[in-house]
Amino acid sequence: MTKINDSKQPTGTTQLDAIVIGAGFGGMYTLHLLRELGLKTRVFDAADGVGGTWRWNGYPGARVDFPGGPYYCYTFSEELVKGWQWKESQPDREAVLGYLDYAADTLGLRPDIQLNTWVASSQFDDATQQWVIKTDQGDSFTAPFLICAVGTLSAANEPDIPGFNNFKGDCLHTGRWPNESVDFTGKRVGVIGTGSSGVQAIPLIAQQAEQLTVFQRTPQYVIPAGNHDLDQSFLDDIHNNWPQIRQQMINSPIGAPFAPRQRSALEDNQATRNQLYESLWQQGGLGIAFDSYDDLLINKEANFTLAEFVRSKISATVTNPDTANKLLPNFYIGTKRLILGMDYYQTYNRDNVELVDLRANPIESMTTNGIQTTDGEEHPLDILVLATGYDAVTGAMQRLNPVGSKGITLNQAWSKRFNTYLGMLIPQFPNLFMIHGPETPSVLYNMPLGAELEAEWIRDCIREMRDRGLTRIEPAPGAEQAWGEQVAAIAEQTLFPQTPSWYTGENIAGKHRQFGVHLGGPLFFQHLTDIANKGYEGFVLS
Ligand code: NA7
Repeated sequence: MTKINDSKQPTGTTQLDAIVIGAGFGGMYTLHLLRELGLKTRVFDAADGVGGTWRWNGYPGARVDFPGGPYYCYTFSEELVKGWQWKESQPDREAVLGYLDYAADTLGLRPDIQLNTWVASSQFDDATQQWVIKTDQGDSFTAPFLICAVGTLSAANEPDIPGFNNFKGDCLHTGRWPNESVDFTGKRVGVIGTGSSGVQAIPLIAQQAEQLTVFQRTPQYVIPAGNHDLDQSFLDDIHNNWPQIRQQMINSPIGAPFAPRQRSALEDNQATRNQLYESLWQQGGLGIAFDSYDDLLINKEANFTLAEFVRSKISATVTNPDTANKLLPNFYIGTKRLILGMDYYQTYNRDNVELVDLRANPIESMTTNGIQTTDGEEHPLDILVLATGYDAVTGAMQRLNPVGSKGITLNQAWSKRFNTYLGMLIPQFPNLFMIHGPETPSVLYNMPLGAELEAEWIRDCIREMRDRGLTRIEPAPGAEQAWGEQVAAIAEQTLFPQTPSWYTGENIAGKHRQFGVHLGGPLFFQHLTDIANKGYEGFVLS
């Protein structure tokens, strides 16, 4: 743990100006900005290193599944950008952690980051107008501002399988992967889940394991990642034009420097369309969805053209027709997170890989030896990998469960639906800011860039409060309702809400259905700026 020179108060509580929870992209940059403001700030993180979600996701194959390389990084400092050389277009976890270590060192952040520390409780004290946190180390800290950068995909979802604890083999969750490498050689391995994590891990596990059984509930659309080495002239070009590229990123719908074609998929005939899809498929990456046509996520017929194209690729790749059929997805493409894979479908042509369709044969129970499905078959396993995702968007905040004004807990406040204003603050939780909170663009915009823009907004807000001699900010009554309606109205213009997914909360049993992502991209960030320029309209400052 980083040694920090505390000035303890007689109560045993350390007074700070700001507390940040989470040492990923958002938390680290918030620390940098608030220190620049002169605030005594400390970041707490349970992990043994910086990196947030990336630190925990050590499963084989973990890679950036977004326009990566030179765009998946802090953008605010040209010097920081030019000091780091990305090697691949889709950097792997080691590369991202290496980058974040570089950023932490270059910005000199480590003295104010306290690792290996879980924040056990956080409570707003109405009398002192301070947040008080207690850690699992038995320490407490207090500060007027609490910034939660706890991650959108960090509260792991463990499936509720009867007899789960009967299993005598090893069980690992992709989002809680052990630090030491896991050897699958000679093992019978099962993977439950075929979202991004499962799809990234499956081909690599299959190369090592004696036998791999994939338990699939919903078949997914997997696009070739097109990962490739980045050449120096490309990187030089980006570095030399960074201010313009950064601006293009900020303005683009997903926070990457590409302008989508302004054309409906239905304006082209099938041959022209498929030619375009084919060239983007060969190129790999998300371009097939984001650079091809601009109505794929809002028009069912347009969406169908791309879905059919990908289905035809699956059928042509997987040699066993029965397996190929099980792998065919039938929801609107892109309405669950679009997955980038490397040799995913080809993996099912291996002799040591079996696909179990859980829609036809659900899991009945775990046995001592493995998984029993309802057709009576027992699938013997030595290692079970849970690639079952997260209680996304709200899960990490609800696990923290801060206690707001007048003793209300977040889980009480959000028991029926989650309410935020701008996705940045929560009614009845004064001075608590979130980064990538529910109802922000979060996972559907470049996450490092989005975190950066939100952290800057928080910095500006705190600075303005200080300059105006104000100490408390919270959403005005009703602001959260109007905001929630806006988020829902934007989503309703798209096909997203038509598919149960972790965007809608329906991947978690018992979680209420509410669309968790603001789909406005750059409009969201413009709105944040406008609200600040209007003196923090919709907030009560006192
Ligand atoms: P995801 O995308 O939520 O995928 C989880 C997968 O696990 C998905 O296939 C689920 O099926 C499946 N799942 C979840 N619970 C169960 C149970 N109980 N039984 C069977 N199958 C189950 O999580 P990932 O970790 O892959 O990806 C999350 C993000 O992390 C990703 O976007 C990356 O950016 C990083 P379902 O589709 O719900 O039927």
